Amino acid sequence: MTGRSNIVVSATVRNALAAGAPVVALESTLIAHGLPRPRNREVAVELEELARERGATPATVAVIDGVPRVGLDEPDLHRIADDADVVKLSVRDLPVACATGWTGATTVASTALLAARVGIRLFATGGLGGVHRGAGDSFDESADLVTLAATPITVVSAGVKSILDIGATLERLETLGITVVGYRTSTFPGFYLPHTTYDLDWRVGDAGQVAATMTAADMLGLTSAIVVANPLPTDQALDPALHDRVLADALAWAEDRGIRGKAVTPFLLETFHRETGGASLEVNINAVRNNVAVAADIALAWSATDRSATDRSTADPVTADPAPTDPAPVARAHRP
Ligand code: PSU
Ligand code: MN
Repeated sequence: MTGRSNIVVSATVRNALAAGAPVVALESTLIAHGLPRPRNREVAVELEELARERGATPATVAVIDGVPRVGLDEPDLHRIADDADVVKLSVRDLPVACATGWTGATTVASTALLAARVGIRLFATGGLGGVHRGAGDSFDESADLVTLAATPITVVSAGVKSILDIGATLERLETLGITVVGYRTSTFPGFYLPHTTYDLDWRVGDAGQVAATMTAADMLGLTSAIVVANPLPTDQALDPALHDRVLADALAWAEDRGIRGKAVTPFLLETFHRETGGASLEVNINAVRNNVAVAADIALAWSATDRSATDRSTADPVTADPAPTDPAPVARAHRP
């Protein structure tokens, strides 16, 4: 990006980026609006700790008093978790929040955007936003999708929650040119459940293959996101019968109460946590933990990659045939 930027990067994150060390962005809407208080505060701290234990520098993203921040100090992290006045900010909300001095949590879309702007290439979340059920009438599709189409970052998620229309979300990911790979899986994960009935075109076996895919994307000059779909281990999944019952209730209540716009996702998540007696909450937290671990592993592999040939400022997308003696490390992702 050229020109002035108002994004403030913490010293720790700045140093890590300057050294080419592994960095993982973390979103804050999941903390402020996706998990109940006071558990959300513990989780916010724990996720950062987990990234560090795994060898990566965590960079939680939020807007604090109108300043977009990448890397929060502890008081700010606690404020995002505790303060009921923290608003939900997608990309379109950022300029107003910045101009008016507001404090807000960033969604997948706005976290990805801010993180990518400062050069972060890995991002761990829980579930992506996507196309809502009934979107044919409501047009409710998360801005996460269009933002990821234009943001060069690798996002590790456990798929999308079944509160969404999973098939329609996958179709939109395809239309928007967002690369999707299953992490040691050939089916798209269903967040609370490790599998859905939707097959994926690509499966990768380890973090190195994702880093190689990122290198290949850079060499092609792509500027879209790579979604790494990371299923929850089967023994951590939600009971499918409980899942189906609560899902039906949550969707019906949202409809009855006329919940609209950006309130839809938080309402459904809160209802889910309450109606499963907290079981979905534990599953949710485990899913995010798994994603942070995998994102950290990919960040380590990415950090170890020789990127001199793919530096965005110098890369030449045209290579003469025959291929150079040091061929690009193309991921041997295999079709399932
Ligand atoms: N899906 C989840 N948990 C979440 C969210 C989505 O399973 O916490 C949050 C993420 O921050 C995501 C946002 O980016 O909700 C999407 O909201 P919307 O559908 O209003 O775009
Ligand atoms: Mn929406």
